[in-house]
Order: sequence, then structure tokens, then C-alpha cells
Amino acid sequence: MTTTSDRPLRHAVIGAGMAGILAAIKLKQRGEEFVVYEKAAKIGGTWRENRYPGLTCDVPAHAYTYSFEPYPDWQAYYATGAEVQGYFEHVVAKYGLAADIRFNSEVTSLDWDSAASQWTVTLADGTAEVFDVVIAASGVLHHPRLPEIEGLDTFAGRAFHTARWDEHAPIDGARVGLVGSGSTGIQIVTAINKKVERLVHFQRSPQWVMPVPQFPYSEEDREAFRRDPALIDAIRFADEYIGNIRRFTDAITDVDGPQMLAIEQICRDHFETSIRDPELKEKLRPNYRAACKRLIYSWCYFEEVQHPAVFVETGRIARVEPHGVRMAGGAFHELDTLILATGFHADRFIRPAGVTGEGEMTLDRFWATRPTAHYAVTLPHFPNLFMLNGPTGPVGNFSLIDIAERQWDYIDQLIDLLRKGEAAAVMPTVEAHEAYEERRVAAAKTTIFGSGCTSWYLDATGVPSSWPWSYDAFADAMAKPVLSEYAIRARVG
Ligand code: NA7
Repeated sequence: MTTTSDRPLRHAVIGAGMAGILAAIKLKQRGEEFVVYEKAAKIGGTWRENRYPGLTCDVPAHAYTYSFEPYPDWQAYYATGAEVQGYFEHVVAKYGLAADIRFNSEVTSLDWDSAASQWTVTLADGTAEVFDVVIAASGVLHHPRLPEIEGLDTFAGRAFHTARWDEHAPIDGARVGLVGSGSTGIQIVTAINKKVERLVHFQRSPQWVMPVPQFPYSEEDREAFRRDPALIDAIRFADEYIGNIRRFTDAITDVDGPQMLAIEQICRDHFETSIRDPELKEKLRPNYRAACKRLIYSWCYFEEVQHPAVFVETGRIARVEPHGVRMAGGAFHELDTLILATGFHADRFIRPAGVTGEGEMTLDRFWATRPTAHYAVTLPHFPNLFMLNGPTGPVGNFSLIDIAERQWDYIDQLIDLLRKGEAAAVMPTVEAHEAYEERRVAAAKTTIFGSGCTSWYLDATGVPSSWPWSYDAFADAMAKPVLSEYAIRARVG
């Protein structure tokens, strides 16, 4: 816990979502000095920001928990967003973290001081503090992307992005437009279709859907989970889930292999056997490979989209007018409410905070082509800065908590060099990172994400921004940093 300079290291954690809470627990357990900066008034990250109807975590609830903090109280196999938020609030209370979190504290800049080997963390209110280590746990999907549709600001009713849900917007008995058919748009269809008078779902691209089971846990189930945590482990570590992750990442990286063909077959069968109306069926038929976009996991979408109140509009939107949406073909949909499920800017990460590292290198400059990080965790030019769920980490239909925990184990070993006084600054070398990134980009282009579709997985140059190798390769890489890839500098003086 002490450095050669005989004072404890100070850690700044940015963000009190899933990953920041993880870092805080780990640091607290070690007895380290740390502060968590949170821009909002509450913890929870994406689970705080998203409150749209139908919000469900598409990872089985018992697998979407910290490995050290199983939760017997889940209400169903897949949990609602509100329940997941409740889980994180429960964890924060249990570990007594509230006092460690500075709420309403948006970090606006990080500046590295090479002589002191420290970061100055500056907040929106102008105050600044100095730290030895910064852990960026600021999330991925938190900058809403509004569509560039002419006339959007002229709409007379309520129009809003899904991550800024408007509780006062008419939904019940109303004529509702919904733009976007990613995971968010699909979940909203299943939740409001029976409440609205009419739901016009503006779909630019249809989706492949993986059918999954959903079932409630009874009070008896929950009591059994409380009595015997092995029952929870049997679910979260079951081959059905862990094996699925392995099969899924094998499929992503071997696009013509048996695992991918099996996934495609399941999705195709589900599609072919679920949609009754031939016209609707053609509207919903994707023209790209399953899992190229983030696969939709749903137990009910195909059934719910066939509800008579739902109209799937596949034409091109010409513009929004005060009372509805005009299609390029001239048709007009009169609407009371317009929901924009148009996704997020997935390339922001810790930005818009300005980050200036060694030699005046800025994050914007370092990321001019695409956001990258060494093994998704560290960055050349930015010593003692560590990212959880940063760029090029694994993406897919599995738990990001597991990914963050493995990343933490890697980060912790690097911070240990600082704690033991073996280094004052640690970062990957430019050469090691460039070699990694070259291999990663080449491999990423051959993954299913690069097989010919649009999605938020792609960077501005069209390359999948993700881990392109197997899950086991990721686990191996995170088990131990290769120190020869790092510049490890002793304290000056
Ligand atoms: P996504 O998955 O990025 O989906 C955005 C959707 O919005 C997608 O269907 C887009 O169509 C559509 N879109 C975007 N802009 C427009 C315009 N201008 N006109 C029509 N349609 C548009 O975001 P989500 O919020 O659903 O999900 C994000 C992730 O959050 C999800 O994967 C989970 O990990 C949690 P496109 O496909 O580009 O044709």
C-alpha cells in the first residue's frame, strides 16, 4: 500500500457504473486511497440512464453479477433494467461505497505531470486534485446519437432519445413512432405494442433474433438460492452459459465454422417459423449474416411485432413534420409521440474530457484514426491511466462484468509495480501497442462483425472495434501483463 516515497498511492476512478463500482470495491478491499468521480447524482451508469419500457439485460441475471457477489433475489432468468440498477445500489450499500463517491462531479480534464508522475484531475466546477493512478470506467454507450432527419425539431409532440426517456410523453392509447431497431427499439416494441393505439416502427435494417427462454423465479426459488449459493453457481457457471460464451466467440472469429453455422441455423429457423404474414416476413428478413450486428436475444419479439397495433415501416423517412413523419414515397404517419432508438456515439469513452499525457499527447490526437488501447486496457503516451471496458475489448452477448473483472486483474498487477515502488510510471511502449493493434485490426476484419452490415461495433473506418480472438485468448491475455511490452519508469530523484 505504500510507495518508495512512503505515502499511499492515490487512485481516481472515473464513473460509478458497473466497472467503477468494481474498481472501488477492489481498492477498498486492499485498503487503498481512492476517490470515485461520478458526473450524475446516482450510481448505475447505463442502468441509471436507461429507463425505457421493456429494458431488459440480455445476459441471464445470475451471470450478470460480480463473481464475488451473487444475488439470490433476481425475479426472472433475464432481469429488467430497474432490477439491475437495484442490484448495483445493493452492492454499493453492502460495501459502504457511498462516502467514497463524489456525485455531481464531472471530470473535464486529465493532465499528466511527467516530473511528478501524477495526474491532475479537473472537474466541471474548476476544482482539481492530484492522483498517482487514474482508472477510466466511464462506460461506452452514454452519448445518445440523434438521427439526422430533417425537421426533427419541428415535431409538435414529444420527441426524445431512449436514454432520455420522457415519462410525460403519451404512450397509452397514443399514436407512437419509434425510429430504430437495435436492441433498444426491439425491446420497446415488445413493451408498448399493447398499450398504444398504433405503433409505427421505422425500421432501416431488420434484425436476426436468437430465441431464448424467459421465466420467473418464484419466492421458493429465491429462498433456495439464499440457502444454497451453489444453486446460483450452477446457473451462472453452467456450461449452458459459459459454454455459450466460448461457442459464441468461436463463431465470431471463425465465420464459416460449425458454431457460426449453428447460430445462423437457429436464427433462420426462428425467423421462418415465427412470422405468419408473408408481407411482414419480407420486411423482417435481414440481408446480412446473423451476429454481424449485435444479435437480438428475445423470447417474444417476433410474436409481439405481429400485434395488430404495430406497423413496420421500411420506407425511407423524408422528414419529420409537426404532426408526424413523412416518407420519401409521400405516405404520412400522424403521430403523438416520437421515440428515437437510434443508438449511441460508441467512440467517445472518457471524452469529451480532455486528456493530455506525456509529451503533450492528447487522447483526441492519439485516437485520430480510431479509439485503441493496449489489450483494451492501457495506452502508450498515457502512463498510469487504465481503462475498464475501454476500446477494443470483447463485445457480444455476454457479461461485461466478467470482462471488467478480468481487466481489473490485469490492471491490478500493473498498479502493483507502483505500489511496491518498482515504478513511478507504467505504460505500454508505442512499438508494442502498434504491433498489437496491427494484429488486432487484421483479425477484426475477418470476424463476423466485419462480414457486411452497419453497426455500432464498427469504427469510423469500418473496422470492428473489438477483441477479435477467442474468449480463452482474452482470459489468457488478462491473466498476466507481458511486462516486456511496457515502459516501466522509476521515480525521478
Ligand atoms: P443501436 O444498436 O446502435 O441501434 C440503432 C438503430 O437506429 C438501428 O436500427 C439503426 O439502423 C437505427 N438508426 C440510426 N439512425 C437512423 C436514422 N437516421 N434513420 C433510421 N434509423 C436509424 O442502438 P441501441 O440503443 O438499440 O442498442 C445499443 C446497445 O445498447 C445494444 O447493442 C446493447 O449492447 C445495449 P441501422 O441498423 O443503422 O440501419
